[in-house]
Amino acid sequence: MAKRPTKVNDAGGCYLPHITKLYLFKCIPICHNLLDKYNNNGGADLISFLKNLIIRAGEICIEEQHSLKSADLEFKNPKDLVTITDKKVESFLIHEIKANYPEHDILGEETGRSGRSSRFLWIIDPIDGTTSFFHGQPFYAVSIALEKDGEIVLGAVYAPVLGQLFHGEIGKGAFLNDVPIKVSGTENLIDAVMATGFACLRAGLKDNNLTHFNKIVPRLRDIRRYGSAAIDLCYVACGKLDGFWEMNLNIYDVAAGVLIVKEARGNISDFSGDNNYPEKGIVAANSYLHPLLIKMLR
Ligand code: 2AM
Ligand code: CA
Repeated sequence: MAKRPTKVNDAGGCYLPHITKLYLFKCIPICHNLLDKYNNNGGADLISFLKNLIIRAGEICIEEQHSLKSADLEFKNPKDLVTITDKKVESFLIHEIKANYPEHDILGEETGRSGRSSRFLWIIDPIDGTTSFFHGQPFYAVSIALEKDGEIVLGAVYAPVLGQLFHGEIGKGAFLNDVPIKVSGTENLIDAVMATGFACLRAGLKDNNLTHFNKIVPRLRDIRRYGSAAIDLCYVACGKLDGFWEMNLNIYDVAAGVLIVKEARGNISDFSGDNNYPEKGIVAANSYLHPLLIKMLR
């Protein structure tokens, strides 16, 4: 089982216990007229609420990953896992959001949508990469986005074992552990390392990603399969990956990561180059490689 990290891997050289402590013991600001607050102070209160919240959720994941048993596992279908931790983390997130922003709507992977009356919608994936989580691997993340009037305005993805906290704010940029990030400058497929996933296979779809995989992989330097779309998108945003594509994802898998990629100056589309993602597939890359990927996926 993965051990709790002692150090944040990237950017800034700070220690995880330090940032965790900082967020854990800082009071969560209570803001009832959030729309005014968001407009007046650029969402600073919301960002600190979001970072605090996601780090606490990540702490729960780390604590629970060490002690998971097969009895803690349920199956949505024979390949689609959910653990008691997914449910526990989602309840924790919903409880905290409701306590601080009672008028807001929430959409969670495990519990669905509550409310349709607010201009704000929190989109949460308690553990993106549940299979990795259950198998004691480090590539899973908590993903939380905030939508205002149908547009994602804030997003955070926290991979607790890796000590990597990504966040983005519309118009203000994207960050890894508070250091600004941007997509890679790789221009050619042969120099590119990309990631993909097989949500389509887990869902038992006949029209799956294997055809695309066979076509694209031989043209790349290499391929990675981390098992968390949220992490894949954030790795494109910070240039650790040059591109990512996948089919059959849901909005809660990608909402935060999409904003983070866009704010890191990356391109996002569906497989046709349009905006119907993730329903019609999702493709993320820098502006050189994105059109090349679309050409192969169309
Ligand atoms: P999850 O771990 O939250 O289920 C990996 O390929 C990505 O696809 C992950 O983001 C994973 O999210 C998601 N995923 C895997 N199988 C899926 C399925 N059958 N339906 C929807 N999403 C799936
Ligand atoms: Ca997910």
